Amino acid sequence: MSNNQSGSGDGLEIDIDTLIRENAQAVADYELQESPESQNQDLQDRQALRRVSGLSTELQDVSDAEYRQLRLEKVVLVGVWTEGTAKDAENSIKELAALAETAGSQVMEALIQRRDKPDSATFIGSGKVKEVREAVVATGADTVVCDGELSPAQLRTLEQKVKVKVIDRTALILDIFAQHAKSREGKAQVELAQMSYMLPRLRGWGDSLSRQAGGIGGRGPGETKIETDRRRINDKMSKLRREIKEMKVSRDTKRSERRKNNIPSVAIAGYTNAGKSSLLNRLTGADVLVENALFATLDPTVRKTESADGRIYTLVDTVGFVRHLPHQLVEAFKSTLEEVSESDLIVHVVDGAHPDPQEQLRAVRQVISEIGGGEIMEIIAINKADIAAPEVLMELLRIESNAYAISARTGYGIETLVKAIESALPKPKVEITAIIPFNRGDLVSAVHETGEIISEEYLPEGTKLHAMVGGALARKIQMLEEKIKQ
Ligand SMILES: Nc1nc2c(ncn2[C@@H]2O[C@H](COP(=O)(O)OP(=O)(O)OP(=O)(O)O)[C@@H](O)[C@H]2O)c(=O)[nH]1
Ligand SMILES: [Mg+2]
Repeated sequence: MSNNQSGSGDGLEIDIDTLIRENAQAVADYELQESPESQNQDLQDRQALRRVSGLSTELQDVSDAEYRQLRLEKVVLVGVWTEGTAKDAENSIKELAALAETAGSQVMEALIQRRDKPDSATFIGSGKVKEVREAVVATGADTVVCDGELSPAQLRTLEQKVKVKVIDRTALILDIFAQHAKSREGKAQVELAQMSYMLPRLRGWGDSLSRQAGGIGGRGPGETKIETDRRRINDKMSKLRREIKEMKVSRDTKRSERRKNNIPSVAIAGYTNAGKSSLLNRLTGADVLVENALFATLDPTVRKTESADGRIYTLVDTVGFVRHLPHQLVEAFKSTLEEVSESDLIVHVVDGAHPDPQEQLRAVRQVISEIGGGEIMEIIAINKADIAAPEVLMELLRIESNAYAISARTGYGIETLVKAIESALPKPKVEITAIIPFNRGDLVSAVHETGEIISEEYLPEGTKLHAMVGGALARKIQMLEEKIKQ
């Protein structure tokens, strides 16, 4: 496959005709060679488990807390459009629909209201509440999903008026995470996030929780049911935090070993469903679950790979981001997200076929800087070039200074992206301790310029350096030492 396409990073302008031609060729090659059907076992398992009825957001250990078991089957979506264009509002509700579908529900109808700000009592205005109720009756919906984070009082009031369950976007995202969590660590992280979402909302969950306790065992005198629940949730949260910390140890150990051995790490980050897992699979032949669903990946997968000049580095695929990613999740997934915030390089995958890729870029960068990765070098991989509009790709290539159009599916642009990744890898450093004779001041200054000095001492026979330096310089110094010994 010819891959002359250049990112805008190296100053070579790519022209749209080349982009279209090479892309079309890649699509044709792909269709000839590969079956698009995924054979991935995880995906088959997940599809087999697709719930038919009812959802799984249950907290058995604190069943008293009555965390409402979500049962989203037929849903009506409700959005309040406060700022931005009509297109933005539409994209936002479309994303909510994709979230709802990923959670296993069927979207019956979507309503958007233009308002300066959400209504303090019912989120949407009273006229719209009536309309929502009508839509619920007409479609037989059992749940209303609001596009935002609602206060417990808003949820309750709205629920009384539309007469079916009302949940917000945060609860929906938490539910998807709960369904997709696979590893022990992932499950614990999701549970922690759910509890921290639930804690301030306890009062909202019906009268049974706020009534005075009747002196049932375990509860102190005068302690209300809600206080007991709160205490139990807090206890459970501390336990989960401890567990997550313990589980994190093995990953931390692996990471620090890699660091010690100077193995650079590249994080594949980006908006959910952008194609991060597909890219990891394409780059390393990993068999990570790829699914047209939001938050398909929760657990990080690390794969070792090798650059053309023989340097080992790791690639890690991790959880996707979304606009207004619930802070409870960011907090609970802190250890997982360290795979991104502690990497040497971020390959930021964006879906070129999404209606608003620039908004995706913004949202992802916001999360990256929130988790402390804002300073890490970033390469943009504009994915799905096989189905994206060439004009959109060109526009992104023009705006972003270090961007490459690729298709993880067809392989288009991958070679160029790999070259960009390899040339951006931090130069490997080797630890040296050596005495450099005074007549080789050039080597001492090279160590100062390109390496990191750990200690420096002037001895009668020369400068004793303990430092981290690049491989080539280390070899030079080693050869010099051998010569002196002879
Ligand atoms: N047409 C096209 N589809 C792609 C491409 N790359 C990925 N996809 C599809 O996009 C969907 C999401 O791909 P994933 O690799 O699971 O995306 P992800 O970023 O890992 O998503 P999450 O783990 O859910 O955050 C799947 O249906 C893929 O088949 C591409 O280059 N072209
Ligand atoms: Mg994924």
